[in-house]
Amino acid sequence: MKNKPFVMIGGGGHAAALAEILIKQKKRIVGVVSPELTAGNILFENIELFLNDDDILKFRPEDILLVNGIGSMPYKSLREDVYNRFKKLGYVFATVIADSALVSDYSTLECGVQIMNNCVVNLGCKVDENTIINTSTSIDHDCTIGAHCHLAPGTTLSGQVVIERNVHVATGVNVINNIIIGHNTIVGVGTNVTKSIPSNSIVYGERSVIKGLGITHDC
Ligand code: JB3
Repeated sequence: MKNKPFVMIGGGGHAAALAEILIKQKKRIVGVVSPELTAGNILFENIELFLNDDDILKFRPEDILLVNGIGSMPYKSLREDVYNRFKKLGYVFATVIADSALVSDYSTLECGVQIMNNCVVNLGCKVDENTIINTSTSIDHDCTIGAHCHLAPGTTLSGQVVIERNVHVATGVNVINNIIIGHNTIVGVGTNVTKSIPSNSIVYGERSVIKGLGITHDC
């Protein structure tokens, strides 16, 4: 696994941010797979561009590591769909940890987890597959983050927070300790979360209306 070359899926801002982290670590990126390059051209200009995801099949699963450079935004399943398709075909997604991130040796990161620049992941944390812990996010001790989540830049989790799968936590959200955020939930930008949130909720701002429950209260 150690010296296998990487193939980047996606050619936008998230892919470019990941590519810079990998290039700094002297990792070899032998291909970028994207219908077009929409960011990071300076990084990708000397890397072979493949226009179609099927082009990944030209590489044997055992010869490369994939990097899911498709970002994760609410209501978009492309990132997860691509991950599941190629995982089923036997490809392995690299776990990427920026050099500038502080990740406890006593934390567990599953395949395809991406810890971006200046993050902190404290001891006892578990992050499940294909989740993005984006720039300057801090996760304190004993947090559990489900698969296919996106903790956008500047998220802060206190201790023992549980975030179930497919949750989008937008930029600058703060979550106090011992909170549970149910699956398929969106927490909007800057929300201060002081109460647990049911699955399939949309929560935003200081005062939030949890969709479908008709409850308005500070979250
Ligand atoms: O919030 C932050 C810090 N980053 C966001 C990130 C998490 O998600 C970022 O601001 C964006 O909202 C998003 O990043 P992403 O996915 O890089 O967005 P965009 O710049 O739109 O790039 C999407 C890339 O995926 C483009 O290069 C598309 O051409 C490419 N793409 C679209 N469909 C695809 C496909 N690539 C492949 N391999 N397969 C596809 O089906």
